[in-house]
Amino acid sequence: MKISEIFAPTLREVPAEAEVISHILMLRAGMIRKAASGVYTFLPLGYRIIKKVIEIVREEMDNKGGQELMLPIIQPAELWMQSGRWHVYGDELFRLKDRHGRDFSLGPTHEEIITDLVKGDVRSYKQLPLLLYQIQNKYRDERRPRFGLMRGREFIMKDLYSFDKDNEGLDVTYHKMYDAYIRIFTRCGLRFRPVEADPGAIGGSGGTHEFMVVADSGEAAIVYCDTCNYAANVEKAESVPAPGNTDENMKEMQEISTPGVKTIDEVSGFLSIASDKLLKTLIYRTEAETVAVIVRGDREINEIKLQNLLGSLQLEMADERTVQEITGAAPGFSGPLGLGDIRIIADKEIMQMRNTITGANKMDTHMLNVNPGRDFEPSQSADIRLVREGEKCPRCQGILMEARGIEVGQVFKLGTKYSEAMGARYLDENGKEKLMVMGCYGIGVSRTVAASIEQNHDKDGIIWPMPIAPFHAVVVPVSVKDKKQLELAQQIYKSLNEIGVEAVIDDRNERPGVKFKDADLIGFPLRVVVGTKAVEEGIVEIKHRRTGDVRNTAVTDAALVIHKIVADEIAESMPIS
Ligand code: 9G3
Repeated sequence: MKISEIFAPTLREVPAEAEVISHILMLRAGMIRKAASGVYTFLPLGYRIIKKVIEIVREEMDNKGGQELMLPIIQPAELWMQSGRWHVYGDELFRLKDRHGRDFSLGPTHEEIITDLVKGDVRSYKQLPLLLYQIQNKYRDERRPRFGLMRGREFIMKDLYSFDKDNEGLDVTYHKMYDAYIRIFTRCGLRFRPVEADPGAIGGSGGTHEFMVVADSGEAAIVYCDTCNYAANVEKAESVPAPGNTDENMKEMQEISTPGVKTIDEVSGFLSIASDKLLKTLIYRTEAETVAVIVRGDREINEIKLQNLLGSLQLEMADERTVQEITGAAPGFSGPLGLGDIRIIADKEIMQMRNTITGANKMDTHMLNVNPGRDFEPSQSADIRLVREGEKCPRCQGILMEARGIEVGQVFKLGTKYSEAMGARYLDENGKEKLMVMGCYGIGVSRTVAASIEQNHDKDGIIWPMPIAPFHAVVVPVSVKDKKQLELAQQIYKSLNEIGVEAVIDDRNERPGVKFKDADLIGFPLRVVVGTKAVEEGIVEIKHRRTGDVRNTAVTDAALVIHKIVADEIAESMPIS
């Protein structure tokens, strides 16, 4: 391909709305353009990268026995009613009506459609396990589409659904997919981590992992152990209760006046007592009840854990009026004493604390020496708090570290949630009817491309890992007006493509500086400069985008040298075995 003919309109200016580097660089490099909020066109260069990632994904899915199919994007509401999810997803689900007024959605994911398909056509245990996947656009009407490809309303996903006879079968399939994901993201040249995660609204039988690309721009917070391989999304990360101070004698409770002293920090400062000696009491409301939730003063409540514990669809902090009603005081003076018959949920480390300080449920007043177990009894004691960097690992003696990540993949054990709701059964070896046991496994293809840029760029532009680069090399004649230079460049360009290197030639009548800038911006892994030295001495310069290494090679060897670099780097990206 000639650069003069590629439809890749590069931009010198940084688009104002682009917040993250992947978005900025893909716009500047002429790889994507916005069509609507959260909706993007892939231009030819951008689409080549997408296709590279898709091919890697496809190879690894096929290798694990996945069969590719194509499910419809338009999905009838009835199937979503059967699963009970038509009303769960609210505004995030793109909804449309046909001319007869029937309801449909634009597929945000395909559990319903595929379960309905398999239910209709799979009867026998002999047909299981069955692994079906597709690579297709998905639609989610995000409240705040942003970060370019990272959180779009239309995006490309690989979604595989597995159907097994039983939980043991699901475990095997899950492990296969987990392994395939490690191979895929390794081959894409990403630094990533599989982390334990919370299954969220999709529900199911348990296990789920997210594959996180480590990047500061990531929206997800993860913790990982500095010693063992424990890693988890903070939403999921298990806390280790602090040992507390159970050796202390319980002292007599005492009321103390704290005028206008409300927050943990204010109370701690006012009394000159560390915040880890305080109890933080917050009032929450669900669709069904009001509860008091207690954590140590210096801790934060993990609302995901709390919501899972309560089994509620909605969860929010109570408003001022409710707090006043329940506690008898304004927010800031809540405590666990005398709350009547509302449930008190305490974090599990609370019972190890002695002589704590709490709100008195009375204006401008706190209580000293409140002892859990003696002065109040929680209805339930559970892990409901957020874990922070520096805390103990729940699996070993190590210390947890914090990082940010971009979620590029997720694997879920669904169990029988969908097969039960939709009636997907098979006949086992004894002719007995059983529910299929399902899993689902997603990869955000367009997000993977964006995540790769977040990890692979410098001040000049993108630095593509060889396996997903839109082209492996760009051949740059320094001056196209010099016939001999152009000819040599064309020769090398032609040889490259003949031996399977994906090369472009920058045949534009531009200053070399302009061409070099564009080459760096687009991120070709290799650049071959054909200048006067090529004409006079038969020497070209090969520059490696990532390392900056420059080497001179005979014109006659150039294509083979480049071929070897490309082949070596693709081979190196392959995981062992
Ligand atoms: C919806 C809407 C948004 C959603 C979902 C449904 C997320 C939804 C979770 C999944 C789970 C797996 C298959 C591939 C692997 C991941 N956002 N999820 O189910 F209706 Cl609007 O998509 N699906």
